[in-house]
Parts: sequence; structure tokens; C-alpha cells
Amino acid sequence: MSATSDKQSTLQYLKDYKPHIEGRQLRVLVYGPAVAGKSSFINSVKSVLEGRICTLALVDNISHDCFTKKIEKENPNTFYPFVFNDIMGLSDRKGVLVEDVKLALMGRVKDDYVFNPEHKLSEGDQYYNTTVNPNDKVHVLVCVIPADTVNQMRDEVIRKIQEIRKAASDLEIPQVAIITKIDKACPDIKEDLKNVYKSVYLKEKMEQLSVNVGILMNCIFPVRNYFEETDLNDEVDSLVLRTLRNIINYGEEFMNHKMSQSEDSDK
Ligand SMILES: Nc1nc2c(ncn2[C@@H]2O[C@H](COP(=O)(O)OP(=O)(O)O)[C@@H](O)[C@H]2O)c(=O)[nH]1
Ligand SMILES: [Mg+2]
Repeated sequence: MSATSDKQSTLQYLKDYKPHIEGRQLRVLVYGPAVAGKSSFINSVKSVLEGRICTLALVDNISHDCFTKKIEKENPNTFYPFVFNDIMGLSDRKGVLVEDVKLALMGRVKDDYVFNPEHKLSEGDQYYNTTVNPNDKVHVLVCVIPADTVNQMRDEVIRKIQEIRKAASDLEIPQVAIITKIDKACPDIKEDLKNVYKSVYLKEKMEQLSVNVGILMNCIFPVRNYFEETDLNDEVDSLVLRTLRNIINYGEEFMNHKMSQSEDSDK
């Protein structure tokens, strides 16, 4: 299959995607250090699905400061059945609290909560969700790390990532990583994005990331976000679509697994 028809079929697959379980919504939580490209990735997904570049300001205008980002379909007021949780960055000092991320994984954080690095959300708080419905829970956890800083990840940030991953593993939530800014880290890739699968340099970065955060190589996806251009580009689209398709497939599988577990326990 040619790259373009592959892209078109993945795009169609994602446009047609509906969770197998009626009425369900697939929730993807995106986390990682500040300025890693988390919001840009969500915005790139939106751009590829809509077929035009969306600016970050637009995303924020639509959903205000809501941490759940929805993507509107061609028909107004209909949305894709997957949503993204965009949280503030992890950092060694002022970042989002690990405890709050754990609450988000469990669906305990209300949509309009603004994360506070100094104060952890707790039961009784107005933004604490007391009645969790299956659509509030996270189905895929995505760690975003820029290629150019893989070698400089601070121990404290690595520790936080591992703690969040442990909490997600306890809940059986599937996990992937996205390595962003591959253009910035590698001149060959900047020159031609097709070099992404040939680059020895990028492979080394991905291996290093795999060691740092404990995510397998086949669950690490290289992405170059839309951040400066005004027109879409096939190569950028393909990487974003491939990543999104994998995220959706992992989430769908997990959702069905949870459903069959709860059916078993009902018997
Ligand atoms: N070169 C390059 N820059 C990027 C890429 N993704 C994001 N950026 C830039 O990185 C900065 C931070 O991105 P942002 O999405 O706001 O990061 P966040 O804090 O993780 O949400 C922005 O200035 C973007 O322009 C990428 O793939 N390549
Ligand atoms: Mg952001």
C-alpha cells in the first residue's frame, strides 16, 4: 500500500471508530514534562482529523480551561468518541502532583478542575468526582517526552513518571510513550521526515527513553507535531495518525477487557 492510501485508510478508520460498547467514550490521559509537546500533540490530532491546522488558541477557546479536550466532527455538535485529558507538566518542583494524576486515572477529577501544584485534590472538594461513571475513567495513559531532552531527564521527573505508571499498571491501564520534537533533535529528520524509520540517532533516543521510563520500544511512537506551519503535510499526518490508531486500539481493547471482567464478576 502506498503511504498516501495507508494514510487515507487510517484516517477513515479513525473517523468511523466507535467503541464496541454502546455509549462509551475512550479517555486518553496525556502527561509528561512541561513544554514536551503535550498540547501540541492533541492539537495535531485535531488538525489531522479536521483536515486543517488548528491553533492552540482555538482549542482553548472552545474548551476554555477544561482539562478534557473534545474534537468536534464534521456535523456540528457531534464529537469523536475519544477525548484527551491535557494536564500541566510534571517537574521536579512546581509541576502537577502525582496524587492528582492518580485521581485523574480513576476518573475522580471533574472536567473544570484547574490543577494546583501546591494542593492535592481530595474527597469533599467540589472538583472531586464522587460518582465515577465508566466514561470518566482513563483507558490509555500517554507519556510525552521530547527527543532532544531524553538524555537530560531529571531523576525526580523519572521517579514521578514511574510512580504514575505503577498506579496505571495497578489499574491495568495500557501505556504508551510519544517521543516528540524529532525534527529538533535530528537534522536528517528535519530535512526529511521520511528518515524517521532510518535514523540511528532516533532509535538510540527511543532506546534510552525505554530504559528511563520502562516502556517497551514497540509502544514508543515518534511524532513531529504541527507547531509552526499553516498547511497540513502528509508525513506529519502519517506519524500522528499511526500514533492515534495505536492509542485507540489499546484503549478499545482495555475497555472490552474491563467489561468482560465486570460481566464475569456479575455471574
Ligand atoms: N520542533 C518542534 N517543536 C515542537 C514540537 N511539538 C511542540 N513543539 C514546540 O514546543 C513548545 C511546547 O509545546 P506544548 O505543546 O505547549 O507543550 P506542553 O507544555 O507539553 O503542552 C511549543 O513552543 C511548540 O511550538 C515538535 O514536534 N517539534
Ligand atoms: Mg500544555
